[in-house]
Amino acid sequence: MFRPPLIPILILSVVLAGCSTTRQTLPSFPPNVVIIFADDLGYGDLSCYGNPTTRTPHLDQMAAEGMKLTQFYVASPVCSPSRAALLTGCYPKRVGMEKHVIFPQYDYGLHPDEITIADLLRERGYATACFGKWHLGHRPGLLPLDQGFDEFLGVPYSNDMSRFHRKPGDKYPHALPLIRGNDVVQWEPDQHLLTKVLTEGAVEFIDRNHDRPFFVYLPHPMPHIPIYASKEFEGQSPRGLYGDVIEEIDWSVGEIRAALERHGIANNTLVIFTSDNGPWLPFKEHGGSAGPLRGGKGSNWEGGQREPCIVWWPGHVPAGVVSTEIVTALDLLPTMAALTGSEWAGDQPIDGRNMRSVLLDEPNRTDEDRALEDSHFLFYTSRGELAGIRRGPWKLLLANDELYHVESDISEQWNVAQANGALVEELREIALRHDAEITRLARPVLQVDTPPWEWPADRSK
Ligand SMILES: [Ca+2]
Repeated sequence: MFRPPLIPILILSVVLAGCSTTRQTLPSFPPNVVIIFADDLGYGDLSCYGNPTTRTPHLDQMAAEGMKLTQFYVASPVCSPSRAALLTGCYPKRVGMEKHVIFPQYDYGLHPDEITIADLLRERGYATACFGKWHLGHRPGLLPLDQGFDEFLGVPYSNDMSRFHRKPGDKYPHALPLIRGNDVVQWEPDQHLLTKVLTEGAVEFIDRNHDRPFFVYLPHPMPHIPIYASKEFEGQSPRGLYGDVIEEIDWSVGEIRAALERHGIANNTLVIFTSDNGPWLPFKEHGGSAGPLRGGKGSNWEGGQREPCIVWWPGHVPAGVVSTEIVTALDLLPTMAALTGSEWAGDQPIDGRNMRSVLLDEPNRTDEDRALEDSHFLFYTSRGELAGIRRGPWKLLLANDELYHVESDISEQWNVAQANGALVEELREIALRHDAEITRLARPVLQVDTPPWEWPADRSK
């Protein structure tokens, strides 16, 4: 990802600690962290990102009171690799998670030795919980409780991996469990209620932990198809069912915010809202919108990986800022470390950068910040093959030698490779070299021989 990619975490920690003394003093009570992660929500799905019919008043308010990022990327156009990158600050390939999504019959997952944001914050004394869709391995030994979370309520993989949503050609009989901790508490939960139940879980966790630092990771299973909203939201949106689902997610954001305000901790809580990848366009009105961006889920066009990202921390993140800085999901872990004064426990390289100065909109950038401006971001296909590179305003897609100036051509319509041959070669060389480095140092996933949960006897129905 952006340079420098190979600084061992230990060294980075010294650098970050140095930053904290020269910049804004960290609060003695470190900020709570809430990451709300939608599933397959597109760049054009929120009112504050230009959608004309979807009503998202809570997210709009958060954007107005905080920061809206317009060039935020996730590290993969599909679920599992994107989630691995968010939680570890590493390209999926670096942690062995680049090969598409995890299906129910798979026996591997993100290696528990990897340091996740939850590990980092729990070490700092945070209570940590995950409410939602995991999708980083689901056999015993690979669940959120193995990855730094104290609590988990949710589904282990995508909501279409269910006995009710088999698709033509599906080889395996899937079944979707609702899990609390490490235990199945229900098979095939009513998906109309998922957003509501997970939100209530998160609010109850905040109620229980408001007097100590906490980390809530709320990866909604929606609006991944098949989409569902509760009866309070069904039929309400002018945009149809997809709009209902987004409006219920917006309601959820409002509930989280209300809980923070009820306990008087809003100004000590950093909330980040984004999504794991772009909209699933073949599902038409049941898929989302990438707005002006080309392509969607599964592709390396901007629509596949550029996402809305709203950052809210009253009194710390300035209100009403629209940032055009390139920030990626890889950056969240090192940035959280810097903002919470967390100690790193690992000595493995990661890829993310500390973007603290961007999120706090600090006017005086350090040499370190300026060095980041020369950095780059690598694109990988949904199967984990190197696909392209973004540096500054330029994006090169390797397969067909396509070069786009995505800041003046946001829709990737004008391939200007021919007129910029030297730049194409320079970017290609950087991408290949960096990918080779990641490949050489890639770490393994964990394969387990623990059996899956006992599937319900009538799973083939
Ligand atoms: Ca997804």
